Parts: sequence; C-alpha cells; structure tokens
Amino acid sequence: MHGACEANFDGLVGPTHHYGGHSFGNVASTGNAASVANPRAAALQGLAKMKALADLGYRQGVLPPQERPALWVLRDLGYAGTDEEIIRLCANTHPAYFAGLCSASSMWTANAATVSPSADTGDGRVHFSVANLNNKLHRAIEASQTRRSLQAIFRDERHFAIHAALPQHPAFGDEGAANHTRFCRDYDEPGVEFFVYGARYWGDGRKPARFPARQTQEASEAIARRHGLDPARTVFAQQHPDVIDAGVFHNDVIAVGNLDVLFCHEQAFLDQEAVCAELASKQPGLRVITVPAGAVSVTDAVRSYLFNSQLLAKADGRQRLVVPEECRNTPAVWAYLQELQQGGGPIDEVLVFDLKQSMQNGGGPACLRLRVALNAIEQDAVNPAVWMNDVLYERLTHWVTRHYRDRLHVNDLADPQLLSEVRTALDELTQLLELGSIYPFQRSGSDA
Ligand code: SUG
Repeated sequence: MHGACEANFDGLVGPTHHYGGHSFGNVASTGNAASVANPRAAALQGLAKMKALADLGYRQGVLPPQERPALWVLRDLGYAGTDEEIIRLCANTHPAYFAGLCSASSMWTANAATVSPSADTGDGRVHFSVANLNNKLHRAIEASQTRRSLQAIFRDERHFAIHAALPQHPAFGDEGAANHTRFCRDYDEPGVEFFVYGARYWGDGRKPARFPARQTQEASEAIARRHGLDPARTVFAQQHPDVIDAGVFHNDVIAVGNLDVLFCHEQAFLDQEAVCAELASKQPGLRVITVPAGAVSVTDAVRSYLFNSQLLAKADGRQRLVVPEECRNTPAVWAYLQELQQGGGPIDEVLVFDLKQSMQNGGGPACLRLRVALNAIEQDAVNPAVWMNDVLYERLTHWVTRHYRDRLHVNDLADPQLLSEVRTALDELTQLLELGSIYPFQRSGSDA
C-alpha cells in the first residue's frame, strides 16, 4: 500500500520547440529570439529529469505536447485552403504571429492549470483549473487542448474535477500553478493554499511599470472560490512589482515551497513581512528560508533560476532542491547553495540538471512540471500509461529520437513537412500514452 504523495507531471517538449521571442517580460525568451533550437535535445533533457526523479522514488507523470502549427486557429482567423496553403500564406504575411502559433510552450506545465488537492477542496475531489494564459497569444491557445489532455489522464470524475479556463480577458489573466504554492504537514492533510498575483486588475493598486503582470488578483480569487477552498486556509499576496520589472514574470521565478518550507528571495512579495506572518499563522510550524539580496541579487536569481527549482521531500524529513545547470554557472548562487546545504536547515541536498534548451526560453525545472498531490486511491485512478518508469522512458526516448529534428529556426516553421512530422509523432504518442483521440487533427480539425 503506497501513501499520499506529490506527483510531478512534466510536459514533454513538442517537436516545434524554437526560439521565437514570444514572451515580452521574460528576458530569456526575448534575449534568445531567432537562435537555432534543438527540439530533440530539448525533449531528451526533459525526459532525463523525469527519469532521474522517478528513479529516486518520486511519482512522475508525463503530459503530452500540443499540436502545432495550430491550424484550427489559422482557420478561425479566416485562412482557407489546404493546410500547406494556409501555412505558406500566414508565414509570408504574418511571420510574427505565425511563429507564435507554432510554439511548443505547453511544455511548461506549471502553467497548465492550478491544482488543489482533495484534502483542501469543498467536495473532496482534486480540482484542476485550466489556465487561460491570457497575456500571450502563443500561450492563450493552449487552454482547450490542456483541458482535453488533463481529461484523458485524470478521467475519473469521482476523484477529479477539471474546470475550463477562466474568461479570456485580461481581468482574469491566469497563469496556473506557477503562481500557486501549497503548504501542509503531509500531502493528504489539509494545507494552506498560497496564491500570488502580479496586480489587481480593477482599482488603483500598485502595478509593474515596464513588464506585464500576467496573473490578476481577480483570477486567483476566482480559482480559490471554484475549488471550494476554506478562506481560513487560503492566503493571497501580491508579487513585488519591481521584480516583475526585473524579469520575474511568474512567482515561481522568485519563490518555491513544499510541505512546511518556503524558500524565497527577500524581494519576492509586496509587504513580505505581513505575507510571511499570515502564512505562519495559518500554517503553524512553517519554515521560511529568505535569501537576502546581498547574497543573491534579483538579476542573478533571474539569470540562474535559483527559485525555479523543485523542492522534493526525502524519507529523512529533509528536502532536496532540483536546480538548473545555470545555478552552478552563477558564482553567487553556487556559493549560496553550498552554504544552504551545509547550514543544518531543511534543504540539505542540491541536484543539478542540464535543461538549457528550455532555460533559453525562460523555463526551468519548476516550469516543466505540474504538481498534483494525490492520496493512494487517487494515484490508482490516474491513467496508468503516463507514469514514468524504465519501459516508458525507453519508449519515449526512442520516439523522440525517431521523430524530432535536431535543428529548428523560426524560418523552418513554415516547412509543410514539419506539420506532417508533428502529426505522425503525436498520433503515435496518443497510443503510447493511451490518451485516445485528443488532438484536433484526430478530430477532423475541430478544437471543440
Ligand atoms: O510563458 N516562455 C514561457 C516560459 C514559462 C515559464 N513558466 C514558469 N515560470 N512557470 C513563458 O514566458 C517563450 C517562447 C518563445 O519565446 O519562443 C515562452 O513562452
């Protein structure tokens, strides 16, 4: 009999992974625009992380990529003809948004949905709210497929409730779990859900000046309401607008939490002292590790993605931190991590992964995974074909090696051959992961 756990569902990188500079406010994305990407290496790097965590005994699942180019969006925009004609026409007349409609951004599954475990929700089911990702065109088009993919994995409505995205309007801009953390003593005990928003849409509250605040307070409140959360165990906090302007486009670029530990930068939240006091009063025993700007600047936090790390529980009650290679390459961060491991605190181990392909688009270890705390019965109700193990790892590695290119530039996206490569690969994947016909091309082009 296995116990409750926090499972990670990582997004498998899609075959159209490229550097399009699509995300204003995400300094890595705009800084690497038009570089040549390697989709095969990107997918293999992601799989290596999944396999390593599964080998360490963590429950690890896989979420499928999406179909790109998004032909159904192009048809909605009035393009007509064969798929090849539509691609050629849009790529020639509107190359900027055409590339966005080819983005493999669904790999960052921390933005797929916000998840509340059954111990916290009004009806005792695990609730998922698909994120509308309203701030960016290339991401807003993810929501309908995300919903279908989640439904193919968390099928049993007795245990799982999957809500559609909030209304597609900036007032309800919602970026999913990247702005949500949960604290608890154990995964199947009631916890405190912590929602961090970039700004309030209505009213005169503080807002960043340079870059957009993607998550609104109104959206965070709506999610807590629809999940039936107890206000006495819910905390809302505003991210510091200055750090958004420094490139912290999601809270998970400046803070991470797990069980009774919050690891954050001292400039993460507006009115940080009050935020930590409210968290501590609602979750007694919470341990907050605050990194001072004197040790790690916000610039170094953004460059290294120190906080876009995964905090993972160990059997001895301590935690390990999964960080990207860029942390080792940023001297102040690496020095800080040596002290952290030896300091006698709750985090005593650091694991480093090469996720360079994703990192160059601003996606670190934490962006690539959606956390879903599950009790034993719920774990058994998940579509078993998506759990990572030796066999699935072998199959997916082989699948990537056969179907993915090792070089992709924005100018290659208009190649009609790419669309047929994507469809062949995804068709096979739906069989490997036993997902059914979830993709528009398998459903006569409809995205309904
Ligand atoms: O939404 N990058 C993603 C990165 C998401 C990171 N997720 C979390 N922090 N949880 C984004 O900005 C760049 C794509 C491009 O430019 O080609 C992009 O979409």
